[in-house]
Amino acid sequence: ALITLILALSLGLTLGQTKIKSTFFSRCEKFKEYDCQKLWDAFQQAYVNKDPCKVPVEAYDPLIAAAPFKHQCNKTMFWSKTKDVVHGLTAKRNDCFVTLEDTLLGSVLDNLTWCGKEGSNDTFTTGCPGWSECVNNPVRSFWNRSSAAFADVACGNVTAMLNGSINTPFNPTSIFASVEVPRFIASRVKNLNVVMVIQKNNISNCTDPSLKNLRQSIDTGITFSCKDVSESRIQECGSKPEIACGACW
Ligand code: AVW
Repeated sequence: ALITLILALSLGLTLGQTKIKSTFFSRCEKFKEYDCQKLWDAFQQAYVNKDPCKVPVEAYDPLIAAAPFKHQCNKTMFWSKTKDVVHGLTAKRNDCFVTLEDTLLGSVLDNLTWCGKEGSNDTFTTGCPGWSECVNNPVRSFWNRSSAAFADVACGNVTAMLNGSINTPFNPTSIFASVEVPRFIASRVKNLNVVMVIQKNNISNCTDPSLKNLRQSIDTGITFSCKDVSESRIQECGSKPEIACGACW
């Protein structure tokens, strides 16, 4: 029985590792111009053989350097607590908007969990620390590092979709507020256009006090706007390619 258990455990480990590697490669190969093996190696060096609570954001510097984000002037789309509606839109309207998860690194690692372990060269997909269990965990550090790099190349007209169905649409603890907004500089970013996603039972909108904080925290040279837009209007823009980008809302 013990041998069966050990076999089952090591098989499970091997399968978990094979699965994340094959997911990484199949997603990566959709982007033709990259060497996916090189990126996998750069990815692994960030967390392999390390305590999964001791992976700082800088551990991903080589990975970001191997697949730098390109300037997508006037198309960059940020979001906070609006993941599904935003990706529902960008999946169909990449001509208008590009999110971090539409880029190579963001799409390859979206919705995945991974970590390493001291004394092992394996990648684990179970038993990894949760998002808030420790700050320097492999997944959280990756999203913080990649969000910073993504915000660094934003330029021109920048859009952010915030959620009108929560109390604090611009939350200081979010990645958007703590990592991305502080990197917008007036020499690169001209306008920050917030789209407040309004559902049937919304509890906040563009008049929310947290939006005043956002307006005040950005560079004075950046023009700020906020527009309340119904979720159905956003979905309509995704389903009707004939709608011009500038007329989505
Ligand atoms: P979010 P952000 N447990 O919707 O502004 C697990 O709050 O922070 O928006 N995963 C988590 C947790 C948690 N407690 N909190 C956050 N995440 C992960 C990159 C999870 O993957 C883009 F460019 C969730 O879907 C956006 O502009 C994601 O973080 C910006 O960062 C976003 O959480 C959105 O970050």
